[in-house]
Amino acid sequence: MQQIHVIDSHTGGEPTRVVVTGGPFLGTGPMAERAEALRQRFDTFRSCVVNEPRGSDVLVGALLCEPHDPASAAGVIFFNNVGVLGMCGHGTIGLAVTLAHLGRIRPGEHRLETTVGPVSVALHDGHRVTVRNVPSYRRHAHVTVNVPGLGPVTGDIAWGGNWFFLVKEHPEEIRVGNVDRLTDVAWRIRQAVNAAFPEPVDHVELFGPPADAANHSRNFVLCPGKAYDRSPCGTGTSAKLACLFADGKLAPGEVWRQESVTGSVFEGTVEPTGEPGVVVPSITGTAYITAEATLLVDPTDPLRDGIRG
Ligand code: PYC
Repeated sequence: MQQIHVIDSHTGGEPTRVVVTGGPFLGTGPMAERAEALRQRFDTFRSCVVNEPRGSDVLVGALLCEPHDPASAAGVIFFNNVGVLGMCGHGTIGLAVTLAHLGRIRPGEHRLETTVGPVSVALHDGHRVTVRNVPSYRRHAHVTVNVPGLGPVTGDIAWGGNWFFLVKEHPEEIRVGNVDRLTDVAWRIRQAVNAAFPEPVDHVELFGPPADAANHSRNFVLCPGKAYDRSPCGTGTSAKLACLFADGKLAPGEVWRQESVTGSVFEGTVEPTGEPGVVVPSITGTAYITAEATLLVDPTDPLRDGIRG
């Protein structure tokens, strides 16, 4: 039996499964190179860890790696039900809390290597973490796509560690009871955006008024494999902050409270990099450990590699 030791956590309701041991050897190069090796040679491993019958569409995997630069606390490759992700904000918060649970980091600042560049985490206590994300920016402002069944939809295309299409104006109600409809709408929007723009947009974010007046906005985020983010999405909130900054609606250091469709909250701030429109977002949230387990993979099991789409 192959054994894979994992630690599960959730960040604002969105689960992360950190692979602590039992993952494939991907070399010692930069994380982007190792992610490519995972994509090309070990896709069955990805699917085995996060897909059914061991996981589910909503689960995000985080393969813990030795860092390329010994000054970093760890390297990480995020992946989901359909492939490898760039950055993952909720996953980074989950990873930091997992590393603390393992006794590998203590409260304070730590550098982590991701496939899209270094990020840092400030571990405040056993649960609360601030992620200083990769530089984020808006690529296209207020562009309109024609969405079959919906008509024209206007939004921004922005990078926050993954590519997002962000929509403010729409008639949809952002609540958990409406996620089937929101998923259908966001998926149609994504297809229209992908047909019209070269950026590989694989996340769609719809915004609406918050349920809690202490927050600034509520979002619904559709992830690449059609699962919705239960958290406010760290990379999605980073993309949102970059758009707000570009519109002059968020000053450096000002706190933006982003509520998710489930009601969980991330707090975000930006620091301008000096390059026009480019900011470094910081996202604060909390994560909790939910399980420590050993996945067993029987070589004779016909579904050992998970159910792949
Ligand atoms: O928190 O950045 C995030 C994220 C991406 C996909 C799911 N969560």
